[in-house]
Amino acid sequence: FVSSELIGLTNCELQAIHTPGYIQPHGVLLTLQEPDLIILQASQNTAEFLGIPAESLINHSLGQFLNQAQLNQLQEYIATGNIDIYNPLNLSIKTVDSHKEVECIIHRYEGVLILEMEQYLDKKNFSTISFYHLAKAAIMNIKNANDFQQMTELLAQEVRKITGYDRVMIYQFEPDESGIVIAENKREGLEPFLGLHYPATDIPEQARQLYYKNWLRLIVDVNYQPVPIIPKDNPVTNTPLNLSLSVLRSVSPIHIEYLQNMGVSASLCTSLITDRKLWGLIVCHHCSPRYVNYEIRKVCELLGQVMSLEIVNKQQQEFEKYSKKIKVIQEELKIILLAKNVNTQIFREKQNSLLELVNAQGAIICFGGNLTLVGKTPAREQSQGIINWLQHYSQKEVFHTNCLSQVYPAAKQIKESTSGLLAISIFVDDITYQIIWLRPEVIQTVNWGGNPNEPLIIKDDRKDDGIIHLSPRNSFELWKETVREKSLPWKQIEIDAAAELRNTLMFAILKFYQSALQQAA
Ligand code: BLA
Repeated sequence: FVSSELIGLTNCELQAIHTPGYIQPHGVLLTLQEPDLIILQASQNTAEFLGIPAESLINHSLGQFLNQAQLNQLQEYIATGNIDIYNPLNLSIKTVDSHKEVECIIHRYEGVLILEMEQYLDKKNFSTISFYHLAKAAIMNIKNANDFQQMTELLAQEVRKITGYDRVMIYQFEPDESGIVIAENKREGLEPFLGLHYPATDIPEQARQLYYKNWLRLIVDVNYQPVPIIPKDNPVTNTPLNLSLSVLRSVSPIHIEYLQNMGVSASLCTSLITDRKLWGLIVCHHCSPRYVNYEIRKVCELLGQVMSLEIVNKQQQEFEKYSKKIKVIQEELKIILLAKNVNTQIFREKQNSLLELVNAQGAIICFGGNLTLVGKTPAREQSQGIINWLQHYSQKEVFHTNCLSQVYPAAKQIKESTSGLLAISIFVDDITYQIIWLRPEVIQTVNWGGNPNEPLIIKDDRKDDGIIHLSPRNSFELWKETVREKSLPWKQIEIDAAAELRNTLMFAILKFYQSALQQAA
C-alpha cells in the first residue's frame, strides 16, 4: 500500500530538524551578544513586527525598540544565569507609530542567547483563569483515575479542555519505537484514531531525541511561509543556529505534509518522559489555524511532567497486579503437578491457567510423543510439525521468538495462530517434555479504533503525481506491513514465568522417576 521507497524514509533520518535555519511566522527571533545585548542574528520578518528590517537590527542594540527600564530589567534577569524562570516577559515594544504588547521568551542554548517574541494574537481566545488554577484543577481530576487506562483518558480530556484543540491523543511508544494511540478525546464527527498503530518512521529518531530535550512544540498554521534567520550561521559559533529549545522553530516539511494530508491545520505536542526515556506524546490537533499562548502551553508542559511521574506509578501498580496474578497461577499449577503423575491431560483441565500464565492464546503440550492441544493452535499435524522442527532447531531450556516464520518458514501458513512461540523443554532419558505456547499475528489482535463492525474506509491519498502521501491512515497500513507474521513480543516477566514452570515440571518429573525407582526396588 505504501512503500518506503515512495516516501524516502531515509530522508527522514537524515534531516537536521534542530537547525532548520527558519522559524514560524507568528513571532520574531533574535540572537544576542552578551553582555551588551547586541543583535547578532534576526528573523527576516522583523519589519512586520517592529517596523525595522532585519538588516538594520543586526549589530545594533535592543534599545532600538525597548526603553531603558525594560533593557535594565532584561539585563538583570539575564545576569541571574537562570533566565528561563522569568519567561514569558511581557514587553511593550516601540513601533514607528505606537506601542505593541508582546510576549518575550528568552533562553540560552550552547552559549547563544536567543530571544523570541510572540504577539498576543486574539487575546479574547484565552482563559482568564490563572496558570496555577488550570493546572491544579486538571491534576486533581486526573488523580481520581482508578487505573492506567482511565488516567490516560482523563489526561486527554483535561488537555483538550484547557487548550480547546479539536483532537487530543495520548500516543505511546512500543519497545520497537512504533506507537499506538492509547487514549483520545475529540470533537464529534472526526474519524477516530484510538487504538491505531504507527511505524517507528512516523516520528524518526532525531525527532524523538529532540522531544526528549524539549517538552513542547507548537505549529500554529501548517500552511505558513517559513521565515529565514539571517545570517544563517551564528557569527559567534560559526554554525547554523541550534533551535532545539526555541519556541518558534520551523517544522520539518515532511511532517508538515503529513499534517496537511490528514486535514490538520495546527498542532501542539507535549512529551511524556519516564525513566529517562521518551515514553510517549500528548498530541493535539486542530482543523483550522490555532495559537495558544505561552502560559497555556506551560500548563500542558507541566501536566506532561506531572503525568510522566504518575505513569511510572500507575504502570508499576499494573505490573505488580500482573506479577501477583502470575504467582497465583504458578502455585495452582505447582500443586496439581506435584500431586499427580505428570501427564499432558493435566494441562487440558487447567488450560486457562496455562495460557494466562504467559498471556498466550494457544499451547501445544508434548510429553514423550503424547500430544495435547489447548486454545488456538494449528491442526494436529502442523502442531506435530512444530514439535519436530523445534527438537532439531533448538535444545534450549527456554526458547522464544515473536516471528516464527523467520526461523521456520512453514509457520507462514499458520500465522493466524502461530506467529509467536515460547517453549520450555526438558530432556530426560530419551524422553522429551515440551510445552509450547503460541501467539497469533499482531494484526489479528490489535484493538481497532472506532466501531470494529463498521468497515474501514481507507481514503486514497494518491495525488496527481501518483504517489501515496503520508497520513496516519496510510501509515497505519505501512505499520501493518512491518508487523506481518509477527506476534506481540514476549515480555521478560512472561519468559521468567515459563522458566519457573519448567523448574516445577522438572521437579515433578524427578519425583515421578524417584517413586517409580522406589517401587521397582
Ligand atoms: C514529527 N510525527 C511527528 C510528530 C508526530 C508524528 C506526533 C510530532 C510533532 C508534532 O506534531 O508536533 C506522527 N502524528 C503522528 C502520528 C499520528 C499523528 C503517528 O497524529 C497518529 C495519529 N513522518 C512520517 C515519515 C517521516 C516523518 C514517513 O510519517 C519521515 C520520512 C517525519 N515526523 C517526521 C519528522 C518529524 C515528525 C521529521 C519532526 C517534526 C519536527 O519537529 O520538526
